[in-house]
Amino acid sequence: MSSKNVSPKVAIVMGSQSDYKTMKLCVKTLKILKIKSEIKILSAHRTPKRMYDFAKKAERNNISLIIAGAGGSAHLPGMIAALTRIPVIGVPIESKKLKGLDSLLSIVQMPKGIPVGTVAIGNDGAINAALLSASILSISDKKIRKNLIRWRTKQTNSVKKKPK
Ligand code: RP5
Repeated sequence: MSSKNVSPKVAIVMGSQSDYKTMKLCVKTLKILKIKSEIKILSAHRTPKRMYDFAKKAERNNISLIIAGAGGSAHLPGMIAALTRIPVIGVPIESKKLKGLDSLLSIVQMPKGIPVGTVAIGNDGAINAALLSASILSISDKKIRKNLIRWRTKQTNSVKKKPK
């Protein structure tokens, strides 16, 4: 995880520009939590070399955690996880034809040996991927811990006691 005096950085990657409308919620949530991030389009099938180079250099580039959004036959998170020991969280993008069930099953059903943490389909998953990253990084980073606790308190306080 984070090395001494270096605040952790999360990489948010996605298979296509079309995934960004979902993944930008992940970017926004990390910003609220004041977690550094870098954002890239990498496709396992359209830009395999770009994906390979990113994954192989991620550790050297001080990436603590990778969030990978992909839709359809969503092999990007699993391919990246196979190329690095950095934890990977996969966000199943809601696909047009199968509403993201294809993406979910592709990402969640990694055979034993190379795990990918998987969150919900679509916007909820993108937000939760950022929150899960924060939880993981908060183990070794006090600032992130504080920001995550603040975020959760705000959420709790926003829930009304009675419906209108
Ligand atoms: C996947 O194919 C991407 O992650 C995206 O969700 C899906 C469709 O891509 P586009 O055809 O919109 O570029 O690789």
